[in-house]
Amino acid sequence: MLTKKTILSLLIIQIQIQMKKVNLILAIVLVAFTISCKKDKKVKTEEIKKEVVKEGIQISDAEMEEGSKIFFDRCAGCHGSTRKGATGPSLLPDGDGKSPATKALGVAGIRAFIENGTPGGMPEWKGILSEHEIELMTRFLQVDPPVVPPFGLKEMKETWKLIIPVADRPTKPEHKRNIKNYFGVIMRDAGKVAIIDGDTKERIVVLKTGFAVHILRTSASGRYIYSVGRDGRITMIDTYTKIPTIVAEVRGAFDSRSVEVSKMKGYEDKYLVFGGYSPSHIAIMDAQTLEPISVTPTAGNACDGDKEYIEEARVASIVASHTDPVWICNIKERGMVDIVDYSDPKNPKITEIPTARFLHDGGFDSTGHYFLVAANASNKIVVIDVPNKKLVKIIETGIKPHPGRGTNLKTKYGNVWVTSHLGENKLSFIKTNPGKGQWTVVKEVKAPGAGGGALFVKSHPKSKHLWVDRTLNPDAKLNSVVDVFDSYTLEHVATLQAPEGVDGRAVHFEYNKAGNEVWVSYFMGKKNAIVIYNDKTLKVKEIIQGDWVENPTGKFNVYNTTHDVY
Ligand code: DHE
Repeated sequence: MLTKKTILSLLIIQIQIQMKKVNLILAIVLVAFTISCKKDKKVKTEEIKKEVVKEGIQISDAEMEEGSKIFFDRCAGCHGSTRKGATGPSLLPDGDGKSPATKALGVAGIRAFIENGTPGGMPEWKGILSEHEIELMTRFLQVDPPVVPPFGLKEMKETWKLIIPVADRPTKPEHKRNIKNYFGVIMRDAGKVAIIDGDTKERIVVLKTGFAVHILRTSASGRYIYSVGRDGRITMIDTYTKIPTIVAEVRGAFDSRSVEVSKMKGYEDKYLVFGGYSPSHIAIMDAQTLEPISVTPTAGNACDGDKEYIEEARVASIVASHTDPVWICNIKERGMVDIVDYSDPKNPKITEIPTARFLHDGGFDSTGHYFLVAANASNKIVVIDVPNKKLVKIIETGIKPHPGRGTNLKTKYGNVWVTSHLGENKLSFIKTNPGKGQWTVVKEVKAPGAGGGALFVKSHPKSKHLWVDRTLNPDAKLNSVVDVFDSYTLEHVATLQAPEGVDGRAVHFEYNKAGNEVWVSYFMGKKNAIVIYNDKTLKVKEIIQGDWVENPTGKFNVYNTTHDVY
């Protein structure tokens, strides 16, 4: 006979599948079922708990270690390193009053979520995680999360490797290539970074860096490329050598997503800042050698003034001012924008600006005076006046804004900064120039087809186009295309299908230095590629493919990254 737990699990599986098809009828059934379950909740939860105890959640130390690694690499970004929730819900054995207890979901319920994803933006992990990994996670998530061991300056220094000291590096480029038009391209799952010559489209080298590299940033001179991975490892690449070479490495934490350099005149190539997810801290390093200089934990009270103390206060996006000796570090769970003054890197002075939760990604307006960042759990964009270290405005935009660094356009509605949304099909255009409507949404636009899932937008000062992806839309017909809009009228111009011989999800854009080509990654497919479009004609110019093109994600043109061109 079917137990109540089995019935619940089967229904969750069914509902997950149907929600992907946006089946309204079953969604209504879900609501009705949830209501009826709630009435009976006490009884059900007790019965389920009994069953869990009866079944026993057996997990060995080795499996805990493996589960932690999978969780860190794949899940912690959204659910928090301590599983207390962030962009995604908490995943705790007994729940937290807001999200259900993982023990109550049980093996089948957890599996349903992992395999099918959710309409809220969680991708389906079936096909990415192996059957063994999925099975392990259904047990791992039902026991208490492991404690994160300490990782401070001492531990960081122990991982530091200066592979080629400064004195042994060339003083000028050993080649005739145009470094400013180099592209660093992330091969995510391979933990590699490819350096491609943007002029000739040749792959110059593929370097082994940290696991699941997340972003690249360049030094203020454009000479060095730094990668940071989900394993907290920073790798420093010198582009002056004949073939770009790794010259230093350090681990800044167990988990991280952001790295940036000092960009103000007089501080070029001097300091590097690293944002730790776990442990949550801001670390400053020597940008020539990666030697750690200081570490400042980011735990503290939340922005809302309710005195909630947040231990896991992860550092999300970081940008560097070009006019002041500061970095803008966004403290995700606390909703604090920290302006970090690096003129005394051993004792950095930090000005905290309370804003909204949870801060994620963002970029500058076209003047570089203002920084705009998504508070994705609040559906808002926060505007900061950087030189004056002040909050300007918090703007309601849409469900889970996700701009990447956003992009700046000169439109018929004025100068605007653009964000896409993960949770709905909407592009919001925020006016940035002075006058009526400044810091308000002056226009909203939809892409064809239902649902959100957009992660990145991109344009270039010389371009007449705005490019948008739909990477996390559950519909394969939408997540494999990119949409192009007129950057002045904001009218939809084209939906570009993956070219023949290419498949997977389209993600992230980068322009070449001249601003006349757009590079798009296709990943998580069978025929991954980097596709280069002519920005004017929207025709494919070149397709970069090969065994070495392994799940390409972010692409970073040296000139555009150094000068914040977007
Ligand atoms: Fe990212 C930027 C965090 C998932 C590709 N990503 C960022 C930034 C943060 C972040 C904080 C901003 C860095 C900065 O500007 O300093 N990303 C996270 C997550 O926590 C999240 C949601 C889940 C996770 O577990 O990592 C996540 N990101 C993804 C992906 O799934 C993407 C598409 C592919 C991947 O790497 O797995 C992805 N994120 C990127 C890229 C950027 C980025 C390409 C850089 C954008 C830019 O133009 O600067």
